[in-house]
Amino acid sequence: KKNKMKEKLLISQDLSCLGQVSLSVALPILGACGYQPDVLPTAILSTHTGGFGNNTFLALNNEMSKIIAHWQDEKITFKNLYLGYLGRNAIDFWIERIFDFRNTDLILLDPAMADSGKLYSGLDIEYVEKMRELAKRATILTPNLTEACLLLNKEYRNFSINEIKKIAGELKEKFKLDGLVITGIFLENKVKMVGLANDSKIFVIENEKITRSFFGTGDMFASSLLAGILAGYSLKESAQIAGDFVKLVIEKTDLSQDKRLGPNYAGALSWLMNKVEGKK
Ligand code: PXL
Repeated sequence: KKNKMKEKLLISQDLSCLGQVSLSVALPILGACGYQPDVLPTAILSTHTGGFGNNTFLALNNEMSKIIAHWQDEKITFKNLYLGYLGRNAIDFWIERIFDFRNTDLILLDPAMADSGKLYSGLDIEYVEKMRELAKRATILTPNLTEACLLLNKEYRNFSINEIKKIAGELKEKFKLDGLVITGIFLENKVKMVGLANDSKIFVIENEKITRSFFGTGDMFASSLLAGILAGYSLKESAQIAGDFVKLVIEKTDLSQDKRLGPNYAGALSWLMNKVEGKK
């Protein structure tokens, strides 16, 4: 098995200054798992865009270009790239610059833009069209069901599990992916994921539904999924690990936690680190 631990990982997503979402989550989780991630922040926000009122938003695309230029001068390259929430200007940056990363082994794109049938505040259909462009460059995609529908220009509604399996196949085909996992499927009082890897075998993973819900769980899922993949687990095994991790995180989070601040990943981190360590 190839030792991915030695290969550089770049995480690019926003820094929401309050709460456990995006970079505040991806960096500690992947850092604790030993991957020594580097970061290219896309924007700085006072809070995430859901439920706190008028958040500030500083787009960093000009700075991103300068940062990359410096790295290129120093011949610094990355084997693994993880893109999460980007925001309006950074998505243009990434559509243009993703070609600089064509020698990258793995591009995990979490197309964070919507949930529960609705686009996040400040994003529009033009953003969705751009996300479709970017998705063509991804090797692994982790949309929730709403994002999967947006990427395929389908109306979000109650789907059967067979319909969602078909959606997974359509995504893999349309965006020429190596693999994908669709999250955020609530069916028969369970939370499910539907995934598809390069062997073209569709898998469904079921967990008992947890009644509490939080912002940031998508970021914790994608980060822990990547931790599993880089350790050498299959996509299905990694999705299982990531699903269990998020469930444990919520179980370990204080009952008084404000859902907007995200759950506290710390309680489940040693469990995840052990999983990664066990594979090395
Ligand atoms: O957790 C997803 C996320 C990340 N970043 C920003 C967000 C959200 C979800 O609302 O608004 C800025």
